[in-house]
Amino acid sequence: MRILTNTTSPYARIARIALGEKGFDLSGTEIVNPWSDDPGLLALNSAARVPTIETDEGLPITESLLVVLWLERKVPEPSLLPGPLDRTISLAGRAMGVVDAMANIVINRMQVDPNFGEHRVGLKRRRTIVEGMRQLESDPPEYDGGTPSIAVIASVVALDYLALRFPGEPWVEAYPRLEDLRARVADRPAFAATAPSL
Ligand SMILES: N[C@@H](CCC(=O)N[C@@H](CS)C(=O)NCC(=O)O)C(=O)O
Repeated sequence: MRILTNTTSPYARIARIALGEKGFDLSGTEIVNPWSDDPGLLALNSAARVPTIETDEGLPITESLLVVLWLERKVPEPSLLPGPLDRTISLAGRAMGVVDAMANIVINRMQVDPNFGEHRVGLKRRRTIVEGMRQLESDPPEYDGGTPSIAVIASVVALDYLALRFPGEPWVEAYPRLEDLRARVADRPAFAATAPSL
């Protein structure tokens, strides 16, 4: 299996954490630049986005949450959907909304307009981040140790990506309960091995 990623993508990190938690070896991860039309990435994924996984049979698997879905069927235990399914999916969706909003601002700021964050759509995305993080902070996903749920994974990835991409922004609030959650999973190999960096 090949795992194509970059060092910042929250989507790729979710897929890589899921792979690691399911027991896959992350050491073969290949760092690519999705913005430079990397030929190896483009050959596998016409969207040229990370995460892109190539199975041992040469089949591309893309889209972070489809990777999780694929893994849940392929390697059912340990499950990334423990406990009450509706609540886990609901909280994971909330965290993914925050991830999408952050990635949208970052991509538009870097690739389209440095002031995107101040424009109407950028401000809507910022509201999504602020409100989504507030809701996650007031009602964080449960974690009692062991394999984390997709809701925990997505929430911690969102928190780390917020710190990476929006340091010192005045609208970023304190999230002590989410930071406590992060502290409880940070040493797990799949989280430690995928910590984002610029
Ligand atoms: N919906 C996709 C989003 C993946 C995505 O947008 N990845 C970004 C990096 S954060 C990327 O590769 N962007 C390159 C591009 O949009 O061309 C997923 O969940 O995997």
